[in-house]
Amino acid sequence: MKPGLLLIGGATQRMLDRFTAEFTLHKLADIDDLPAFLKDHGDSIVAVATNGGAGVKPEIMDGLPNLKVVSCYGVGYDAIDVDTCVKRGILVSHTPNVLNDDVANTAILLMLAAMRDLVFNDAYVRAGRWEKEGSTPLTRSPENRTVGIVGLGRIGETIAKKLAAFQSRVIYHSRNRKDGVPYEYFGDLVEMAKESDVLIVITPGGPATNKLVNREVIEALGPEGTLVNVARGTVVDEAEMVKALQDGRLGWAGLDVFEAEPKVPAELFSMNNVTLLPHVASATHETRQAMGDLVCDNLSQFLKDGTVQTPVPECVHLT
Ligand code: NAP
Ligand code: 8YV
Repeated sequence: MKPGLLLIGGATQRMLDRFTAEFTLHKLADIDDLPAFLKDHGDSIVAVATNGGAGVKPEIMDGLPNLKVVSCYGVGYDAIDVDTCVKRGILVSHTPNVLNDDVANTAILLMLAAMRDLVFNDAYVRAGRWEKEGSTPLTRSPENRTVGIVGLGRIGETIAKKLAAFQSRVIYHSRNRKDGVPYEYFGDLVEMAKESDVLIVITPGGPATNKLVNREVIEALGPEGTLVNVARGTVVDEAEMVKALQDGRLGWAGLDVFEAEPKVPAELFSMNNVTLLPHVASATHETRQAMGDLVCDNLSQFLKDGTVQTPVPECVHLT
């Protein structure tokens, strides 16, 4: 008999084909009565496939006594209780690196959209205003700007390299200074925000980064500053950001992520100085296929030898 796999969230046909070749697949979406399912089938489940948004809820974890591996579709795994997984000897894998370019491209897209008032100009043309009212106001050049990157990890460094095309002065903040990079390090985020024309946020989510970009940081970035968040909504104090954008204490924002997705603060909808995306930074056919393949590769490898290709750092010792 094949081992059981519980799928939380969606999957492509390509992923489903690979899941069913190796596992008895149960889709959470098809389960009407979760407690009854866990009672009848919980023992047979050794693997969970989930994503960065859905994670694994405690009531599911508790009902899977033989769970051994959780394969996450996404590099961020703040929705998974990794401490409990480690205590139970459950391996957690994620999908690092394969999405670096598309997420970095989205960060730069949001930066450019803010600086060139892309959304406002597009709406202006569509509304027939160009013909009636003439040209729109001048915008700001993205060339030769100081860009502060909050979190110079895999994606942050990819953003930094792409910014060379705009002659940017790249500076960065993280808890540790990174060896071998040509960018100036700021241990103090407020000081970095004061120096930055654009602040790009690309740290993990979770308690350690909760509201890291707070009122003081937002005000240090200031009325001429642009805030880009492609990390997690929780990393920015959203209520403070909205107030600062309303009062002109913050100039512009480009946002792919929000505190309570898919809910977005309604105040943002009418603002011309914000660009809003529905958490799509990695959402290209190519990158999503690579992420899906890695989710499946991790599960296949686990069945073969009990290890995974890309464990989260907290689980490396379990492989
Ligand atoms: P990574 O390689 O682990 O890099 C994370 C960076 O954040 C590191 O430089 C780390 O440096 C820094 N950091 C961590 N905690 C921090 C803290 N408390 N204060 C300041 N800096 C901190 O991760 P990655 O692969 O680049 O991915 C980063 C995150 O992007 C993911 O976890 C995910 O949340 C988000 N993401 C979003 C999307 C999207 O669709 N919008 C897509 C992919 C990823 P130190 O450890 O030295 O502090
Ligand atoms: C995904 C992400 O959209 O990788 C991440 O951390 O946020 C995105 O790539 C998400 O994980 C899929 O639900």
